[in-house]
Amino acid sequence: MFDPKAEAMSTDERAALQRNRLRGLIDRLLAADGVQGRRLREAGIERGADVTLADLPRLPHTTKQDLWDAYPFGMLAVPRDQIAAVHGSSGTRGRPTLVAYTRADLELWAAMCARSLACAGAGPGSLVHNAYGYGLFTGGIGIHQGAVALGATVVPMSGGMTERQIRMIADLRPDILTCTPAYALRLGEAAAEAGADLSSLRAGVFGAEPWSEEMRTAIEAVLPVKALDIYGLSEVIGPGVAAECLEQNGLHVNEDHFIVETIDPRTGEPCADGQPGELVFTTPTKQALPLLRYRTGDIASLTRGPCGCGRTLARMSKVTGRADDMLVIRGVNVYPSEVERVLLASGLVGPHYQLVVDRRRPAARLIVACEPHAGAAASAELAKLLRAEIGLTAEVRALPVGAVPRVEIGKAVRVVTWESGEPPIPGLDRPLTAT
Ligand code: DLL
Repeated sequence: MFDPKAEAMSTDERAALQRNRLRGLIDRLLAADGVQGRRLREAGIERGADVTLADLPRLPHTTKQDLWDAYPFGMLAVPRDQIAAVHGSSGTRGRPTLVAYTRADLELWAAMCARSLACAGAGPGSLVHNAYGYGLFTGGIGIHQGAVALGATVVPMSGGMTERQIRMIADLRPDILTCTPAYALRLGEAAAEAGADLSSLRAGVFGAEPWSEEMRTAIEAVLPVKALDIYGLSEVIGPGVAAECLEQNGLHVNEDHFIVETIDPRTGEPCADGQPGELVFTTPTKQALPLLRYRTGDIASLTRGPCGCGRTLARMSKVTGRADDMLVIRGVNVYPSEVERVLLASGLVGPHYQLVVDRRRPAARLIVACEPHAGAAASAELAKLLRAEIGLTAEVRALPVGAVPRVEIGKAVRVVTWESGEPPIPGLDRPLTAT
């Protein structure tokens, strides 16, 4: 439920709360004497009381590399036997990133996920169909605990087995759907094919991967929901760091527990509000793995000021990309989400697409695999649009509906590399036809 005391504070009240909590965090990090405490001392900080919020941009950062270097438990700020649970990210990009929670951390996480569900209009008595994966991934269990804390009923579906998911939605009549945006689309399409009734749904809380406004339109066309964005990362807590309300105008950052900054990823200098930059979070109330100025690699912008819903928390834009997701194709920097925006805004293709970086030759080229609507002569037109709107030279391959791989479990894979041999999507090696 909307908690005005925490979510609608005045700017001054919130700043005072953040300052006090930041001071407490600095004292704990100094006392734990790990890598973060040592860096604080090197920066001349001997006690929390010396620091104000204005000093934050000068305090040392923490990065994913620090977590990897300390893997698995080297960065704990509490004894190992106080750890109640371990989660982490799957490590599709390499090593898993493990994070730990005390019982109090789990309660905080549940409260933040409850807030995020309440942002979507859920409350006691709501029925939440949770199709985020359960396991080490924070999506399933995080949302589950949030729904319980809210007093809602949770249906722990996890990912996959789409037919069974549709059956359960039709039978149990949930009002809230929680899953990745790519899977929401898949569920909507599969329900239409099966003629299933999903009319009980009111809102969807979709996150864990980047998705554009155009994807929102595509989801709302196949599901009877307001499609809302939820953001988070294991290192900071999991889902529940920020979430969109029914006004759909940015994600409310739970700033009383996650102090947010945006910085220029190259220089580290602070960005002005409204300017895209790398999101950096400080977690002043977490116990097991508190982080000072954690660099997320995610690019978004911040706005302040009250929202129509009454919350005064800073809002972040949708994540437009990750600093390390950027593709450089023939000297042009491009984020997959920009390609998604151009493709879907064209109205020529369906919402399933994949970017294939063809590295079989020294000069990498990009193949955009997509599924044109019946009769649309899409390839040449889309190639033209991509060049005109984002300066990208790409070969657009029109594939039959169903040819682009769908994700049933986990996060959508938007970029694949073609190193040699068979193409990652069957049919890509056939000569181009004039579609
Ligand atoms: O994906 C936590 C989560 C679960 C968020 C369910 C929302 C819903 P990780 O697996 O650690 O945690 O991956 C974190 O996923 O740094 C972003 O790059 C990306 N990400 C998460 N949410 C969004 C979003 C979970 N709404 C990484 N939009 C983050 C764009 C997102 N990217």
